[in-house]
Amino acid sequence: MSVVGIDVGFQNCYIAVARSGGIETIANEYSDRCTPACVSLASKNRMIGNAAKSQIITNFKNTVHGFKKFHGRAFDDPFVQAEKPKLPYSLHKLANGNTGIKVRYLDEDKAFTVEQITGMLLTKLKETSESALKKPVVDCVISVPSFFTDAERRSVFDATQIAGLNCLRLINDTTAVALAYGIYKQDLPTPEERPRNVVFVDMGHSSFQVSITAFNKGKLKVLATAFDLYLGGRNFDETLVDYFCEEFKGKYKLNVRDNPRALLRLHQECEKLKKLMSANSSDLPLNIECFMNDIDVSSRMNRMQFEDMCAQYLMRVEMPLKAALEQSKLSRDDIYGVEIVGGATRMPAIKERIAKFFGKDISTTLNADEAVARGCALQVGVFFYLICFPVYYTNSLKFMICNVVNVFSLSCEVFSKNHAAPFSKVITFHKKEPFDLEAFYSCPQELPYPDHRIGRFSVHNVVPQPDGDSSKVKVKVRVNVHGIFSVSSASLIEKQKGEGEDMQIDSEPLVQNEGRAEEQEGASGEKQDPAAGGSKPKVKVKSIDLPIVANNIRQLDSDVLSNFVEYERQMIIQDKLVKELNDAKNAVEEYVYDLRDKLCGMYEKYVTEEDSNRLTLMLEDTENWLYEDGEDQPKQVYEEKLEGLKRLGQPIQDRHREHEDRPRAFEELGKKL
Ligand code: ATP
Ligand code: K
Ligand code: MG
Repeated sequence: MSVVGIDVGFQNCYIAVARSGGIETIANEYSDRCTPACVSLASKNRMIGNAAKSQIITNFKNTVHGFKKFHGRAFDDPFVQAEKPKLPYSLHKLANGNTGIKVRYLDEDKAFTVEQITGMLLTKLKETSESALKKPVVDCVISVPSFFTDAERRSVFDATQIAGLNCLRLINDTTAVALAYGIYKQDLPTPEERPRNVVFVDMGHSSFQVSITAFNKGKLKVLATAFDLYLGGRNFDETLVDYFCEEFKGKYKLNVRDNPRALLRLHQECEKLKKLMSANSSDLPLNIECFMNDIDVSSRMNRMQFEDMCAQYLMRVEMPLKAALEQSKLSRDDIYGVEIVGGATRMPAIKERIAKFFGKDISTTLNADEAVARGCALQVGVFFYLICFPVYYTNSLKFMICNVVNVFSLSCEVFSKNHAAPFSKVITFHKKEPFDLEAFYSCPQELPYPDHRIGRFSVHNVVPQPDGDSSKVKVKVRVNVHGIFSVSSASLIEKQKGEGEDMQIDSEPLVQNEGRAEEQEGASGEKQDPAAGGSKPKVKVKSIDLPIVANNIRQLDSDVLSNFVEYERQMIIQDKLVKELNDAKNAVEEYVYDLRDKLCGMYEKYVTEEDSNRLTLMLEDTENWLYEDGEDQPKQVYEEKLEGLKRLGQPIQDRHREHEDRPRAFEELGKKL
C-alpha cells in the first residue's frame, strides 16, 4: 500500500508519493498538481478542489475556502472574529463553542465543523491519489505549520480520520522542506565536520515561516523556527482590493463591499494582477467587464506603487528572519544558504528583503510549490528507498528520527523549544492524594492562540504510603510523532522495607525487572531493588499503574468523531450517485450530438433519407427534452433513453462498419489465397 505525502495549504494542496523512480507529485483529474483548498456544497452534492473553486462566485454562500486557520479555534477567538466579516460564507458558534461553518447542503441548513470541511478536502485528495496510483490509499503524512498548537494538530488529525485516512505523522511544513532539501544533497559535511546551516523561508497564502537547520550526512537538526502567523500572500491581495474598492467608489460610484460577488471577482483579479507584477515592473491594466450594476471597470497599477502600498507588510518580513537567526545563535557568516519556498516568495520585494537580511543571494533549489508535499512523502519514503537504492540513499537514513519539532516550549521546561519529537519525559511527584496536572505552553506571548492551556490531566488513585508518608508518583509526559502532547502514564512507587515476616505479607512472586521504573510503559509490575539482597533488609519496589483522565483537551469526542466518519461516508456515496446520474445524462447528450454529426457525414450513405430525417427529428426532440422534462430524471430514465436511440442508430453504424471492413476482409482473403 502506498503512503502519500499531503501539503494541506491555506490556498493550495499538493500530493506526493515515493515511487521506485523517486518522489513524484500527483496531478488531479484536471492534470493539475495543485488542488485548491476549496469545498462547495450544493443541493445535490459537493464539489471539492478545482470544481469548487469555479463555484466561488456563483455559489459564494456555500463555497468554503480560507478555513485552515479555524482548526482548533473557538468561535470567540479574536482571529475567527476578525475573519468573519471578510468571509462570503457564514460562521456559526457550535454548541461546544467551536467554530462552525454554515452552509446549505441538500436543501438543508447545515453547520459543519472545520474538521469536517478539511475532511472533505482530504477525501478529494485521497481519491486523486487513488486514481493516480490505481490502488487504495489510506496511509499518509500531512504537513501542518510549525506553529500549530496541540489543539490545532488534534483538529487536523481528526480531519484525517473523517476522510478515512490513517495519518502516520503530522509534520511541520519547515521540517518537510528541510527533508526535501537534505535528501538530494550528496555533498553534506560528514558527522565529524561542522554542519551546514541552511535557512528555509516559506511564505504561503496565509503565513510566513522561517527555520534554520543544521545538516550533516544523515543528520538534520532544527536550530530555530520563527514565523509571522498572519503574513502571507493574501495580505497583498487584500491591499490591492482595498485600494481598488476606494478608487471605484470615487470613479464609478460603486460600493463594492456591499456586493459579495463583485468583491470576490475583484479579489481574483487582484491576485492575478499581483502575480503579473512579480514578473513585470511596468504599468499593468486591471479590467473587469460587467463588474457591478452593468458597469465595466478599469484601472492600472505598477510594481513600485504596489510595493509602496504594501510597506507595512514588507516591513514585517525581517522580524522572523532576525528572530530565527538569534535563536540559532549563528552569525550570518555561519549560514551556508537561504532557500525559499511558498508562492508568495515569488514577489521580488520579498526576495530582496530576505537576500538583504542575510547578505546572500537566495537559492531556489527546491520546487517552491511542491517542496512541502515532497518532504512529506520522503518522511515515509526513506525506508523504502533504502531497500531500493541502498547506495544513493543510505546517507539520509537518519532523517527518519528527526520528526516533528515543537516550536513552543511546554511548561516547566518539560520540552524545550525546537525539541525533536517523539519524546517522553518522566517527572516525579511526592503526593498523598490524587492530583491534577495542567499542561500549557510557557510563552503565551508567542502563541498564535489566546489560550495557552493544552489540557488538564487528573492522576487518580494516589494514596499515602502505609506509614503515612507521601508516595512517589512517576508521571510520563509525551509529545508524539504528530507533535501532540499527552500524559501517557503514571505510576505510584510503593516502597516495601523489611525482612522476615514483612516478606510474608507480600506473597506475590517477585518479578525481576531490567528496566528502570520510568522506562516501563503501560503494565504495572513489581520489581526488586537490584541493590537489595544478602543480609541487608530487602527493599522491594512495587509500581502500580494509575488511571489518568484528560480534561479540557480540545479534540472531538470519539462518538462525535465516529458520527462524522459515517456522515462523510454517506456524502461520498451521495456524490458518487450524483456523478453516475450526471454521467448517464451526459451520455445521452453526447450520443445525440455524435449521431447528428455522423448522419450528415460518414453515415450518410448508409441510411435512407426518410430514416435520416426521422432520426434527426428524434434527436432534436431528445435534446429539447434534456433541457426541459428530462432535466432532472432518475439515472434509469437516461439509460433507457440512450438505449432507445441506440436501437435506431446501431444498425446504421453496423452497416457503416461492415462496409469499412469489407475491403480489408478481401485484402486478407487475397493474402491467404
Ligand atoms: P499556507 O502555506 O499559508 O497554508 P499555501 O501553502 O496554500 O498557504 P502557497 O501555495 O505556498 O500557499 O502560496 C500561495 C500564495 O502565493 C498566494 O497568495 C498566491 O497569490 C501567491 N503567489 C503565487 N505565485 C505568485 C507570484 N508569481 N507572485 C506573487 N505571489 C504569488
Ligand atoms: K501549498
Ligand atoms: Mg504552504
